Amino acid sequence: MADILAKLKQSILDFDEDVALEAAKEAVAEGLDPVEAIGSLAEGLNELGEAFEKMEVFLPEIMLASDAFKAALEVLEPELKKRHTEGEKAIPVVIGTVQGDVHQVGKDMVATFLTTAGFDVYDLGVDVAPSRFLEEAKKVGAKIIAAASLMSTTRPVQKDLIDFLEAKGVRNNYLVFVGGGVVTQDWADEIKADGYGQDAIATVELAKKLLRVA
Ligand code: B12
Repeated sequence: MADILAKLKQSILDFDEDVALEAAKEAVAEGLDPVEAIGSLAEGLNELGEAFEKMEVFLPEIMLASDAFKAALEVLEPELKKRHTEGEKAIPVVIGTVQGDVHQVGKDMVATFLTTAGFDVYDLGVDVAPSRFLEEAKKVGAKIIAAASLMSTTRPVQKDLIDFLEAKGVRNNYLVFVGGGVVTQDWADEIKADGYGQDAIATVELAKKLLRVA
């Protein structure tokens, strides 16, 4: 078991999609906890992020690593879904990464975990304008709008989103969740977001708590 977790993490550090896929399939075959398996992938990507900051690896490698992450996540996702407790009301959630920001992996993880917890997730992808969040939220009757930002240059767009909802007179119709690498609880408080999720699991717990879902 520990071997497979280490292999998952290493596959990301080696930006090796083939090995990531192989390890994910092994994890499924061995009945490993998919949450742990995804956690190992995330550990790998976070470590790679640190190496990126020290300029020990470069963007092309990071792109390969995130592709490997996404491929492995697809294999593990059905396992997560099997653990989903039936009978919960599917509450619509709109999620996306804010305008100007193309980071996808963490947002995808949150979307996956929310989906497997029974939420009805509408993923708008990356580079999403405030108006697009609202348009989709209205369309699907969302209860939560969740906005990711990974860069200090795009974090202000989370505030723009909240200001936009205020300006349209619909702020109270939605719980706004914010998260992503550069986001903190202090920032969430400052912009009067309804929730901050440090990671995917915390985000699901918060969503359940605020919406009083069991
Ligand atoms: C992978 C990556 C990329 C990939 C993204 C590929 C993809 N498809 O996603 C690529 C190579 C494209 C990329 C590009 C760039 N990147 Co980049 N990237 C990263 C890296 C290494 C990892 C991010 C990641 O996926 N982490 C793993 C996931 C699992 O973690 P996470 O995203 O934090 O998500 C978790 C939580 O935050 C939370 N969460 C996430 N989203 C949400 C949303 C909500 C609503 C909630 C509640 C919670 C939540 O739950 C997640 C799961 O637990 C980070 C380094 C780092 N330390 O973060 C840099 C980093 C984010 N990138 C950075 C930069 C600067 C760039 C570029 C500008 C580089 C360039 N010079 O071109 C471009 C940006 C282009 C753009 N306009 O967006 C900087 C940002 C610096 C800053 N503070 O502003 C970082 C921090 C690296 C650095 N130190 O320089 N990048």
